[in-house]
Amino acid sequence: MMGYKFGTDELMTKINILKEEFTHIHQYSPIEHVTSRLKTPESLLEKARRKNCPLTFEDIRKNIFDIAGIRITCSFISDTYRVADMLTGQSDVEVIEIKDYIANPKPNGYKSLHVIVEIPVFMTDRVQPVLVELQIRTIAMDFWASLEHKIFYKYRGAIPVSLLDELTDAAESANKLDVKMEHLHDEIGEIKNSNLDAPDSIQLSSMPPLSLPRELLASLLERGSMGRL
Ligand code: 0O2
Repeated sequence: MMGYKFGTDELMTKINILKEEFTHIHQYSPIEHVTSRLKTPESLLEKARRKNCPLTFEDIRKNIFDIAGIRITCSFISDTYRVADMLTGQSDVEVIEIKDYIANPKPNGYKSLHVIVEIPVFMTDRVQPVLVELQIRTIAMDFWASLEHKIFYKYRGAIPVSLLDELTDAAESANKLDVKMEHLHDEIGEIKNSNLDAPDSIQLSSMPPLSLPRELLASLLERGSMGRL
């Protein structure tokens, strides 16, 4: 399990770097929050039995891909794909499998982008390739999935039909909210762009070069403000 923990740590670092740099450049982050977990031995055994996987370390390692998992919650649907691209485009991250439950939701309404990646972990005497499951989804998808997960466990899988129907309805509402928010997000983006293009807006590139007094220039440079100008 130690290798899985290190693999998760490495990916968490990558995700935090993307989040921080993206915020620095765009004053906005496509990543709302990130959590990670290792499957408990009980949950691992339960899944191995469910998948008819022989209960040996080797078989479990070969057949169960989500022993280490990272869940990334994004604001908008487009951000889920953008984040997946940014991570899977890195040279040491190998994509093993992609399950796009956003484009192809499960019959119960479950939506999420699942990407199984393999990442090398440099141990003291060897390089251990580690599989990690990334679940990337919007806040609305996450809200729905968390509730469904709790209900599923409460009823031990045997959820009453009426509740199942309500859950499917709720998944539809969550999807409508996502589509609406994405639309609003696009409109805000267009307004921002058209403001930048407007002739009466102030464009730094079109301003005459500033001639600053020597002392002010030195003080700005010292505080690093010129970098941002
Ligand atoms: P837990 O307790 O959350 O860890 P398969 O492809 O069928 O061989 P697997 O691994 O079941 O194997 O594939 P899948 O569909 O990618 O599911 C992996 C994980 O996604 C699940 O892990 C859940 O965390 C989540 N998931 C998948 N389907 C649903 C769903 O309908 N509702 C919710 N709430 N979560 C889902 P575990 O180990 O099943 O569960």
